[in-house]
Amino acid sequence: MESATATAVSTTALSPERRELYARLDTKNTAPLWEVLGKIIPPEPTPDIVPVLWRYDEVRPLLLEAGRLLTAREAERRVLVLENPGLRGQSRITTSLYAGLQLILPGEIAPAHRHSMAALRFVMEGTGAYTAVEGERTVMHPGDFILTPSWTYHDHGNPGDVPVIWLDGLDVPIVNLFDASFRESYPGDIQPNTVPDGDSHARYAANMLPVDWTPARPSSPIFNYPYSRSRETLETLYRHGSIHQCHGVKMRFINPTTGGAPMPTIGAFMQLLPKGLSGAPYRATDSTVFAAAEGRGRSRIGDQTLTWGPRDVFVAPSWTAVAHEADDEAVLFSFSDRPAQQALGLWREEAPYFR
Ligand code: 1HN
Repeated sequence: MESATATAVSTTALSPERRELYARLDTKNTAPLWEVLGKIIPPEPTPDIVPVLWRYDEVRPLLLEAGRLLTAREAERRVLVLENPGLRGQSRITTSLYAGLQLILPGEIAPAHRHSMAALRFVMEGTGAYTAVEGERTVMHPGDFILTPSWTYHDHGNPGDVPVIWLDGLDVPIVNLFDASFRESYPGDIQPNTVPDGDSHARYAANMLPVDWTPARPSSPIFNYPYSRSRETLETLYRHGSIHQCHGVKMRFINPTTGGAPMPTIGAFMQLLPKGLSGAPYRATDSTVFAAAEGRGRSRIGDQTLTWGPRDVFVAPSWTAVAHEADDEAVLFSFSDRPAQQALGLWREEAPYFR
């Protein structure tokens, strides 16, 4: 919605004098603010992105077909980008985030590189592939939430015998907003496996830290948050009855050394929706990407109802009311730019319709 003033100005036919002034302004790389004020400073968010859902069963065959046509090495990363229909051609799932579905077939590797963009993985299907980050490998299992922080060398490999597919989420549009993107290849396809498996989990995920530890990065030193533990946590809290009217049982993933988000730009969450839940509407300024880990349900997002099942991915735009319903006990993973907005003092939420 535009302000009354801006609307009045922009809908008034331009006088010849104004038109002539605007032409001269244009030649000096200047422009009249009063013509655009309502558009560039809306009274509340006006996202270009729309609520949308990708059915896993529809996208998976296309990804496997890409798997027949090109190798992961050839592609560098074999990914189908999930493009929000409101921003086609821009490799964005929300205004600030990129997402895609990545496939790695048995015997393949995806070569090592690093970039300014921070990435997360949410494993959709298959076991036996690994991601390596800064010399340490972690085996991927469905439902695991995995980090690749900014400027860390990472590569993937699948020594197993089934295809492995995961959802990638990156802060690509945020880094590019700042024109702060760097990228380089590792010398060699696969970085040396210099750290024993499980090392970062032992060091940082047991409610202890090495006594002389100082952070090397602003991101979490844990890079795999296994589904087995997240799922058990949700189940225990559900049994204990801590159920939020909007979110069911919702947890945020943390950097255990700070209590903050796992990475500065991307926050991630996991929630259990009890069977039969009809959640109250909730909205926040962080447009959110959801992936169903388990169960079936529906989410009313603005004026649309998206019906989801396991591994479907869907999007709720900024400041658009979201209300979840679950037919079975369901688990939703989600991620957004919430920590970036919070760091900048921008984030707002509202759940005004509690019953
Ligand atoms: C990337 O490095 C990966 O490492 C996946 O798996 C998707 C999309 C844009 C930029 C870098 C990966 C990516 C990406």
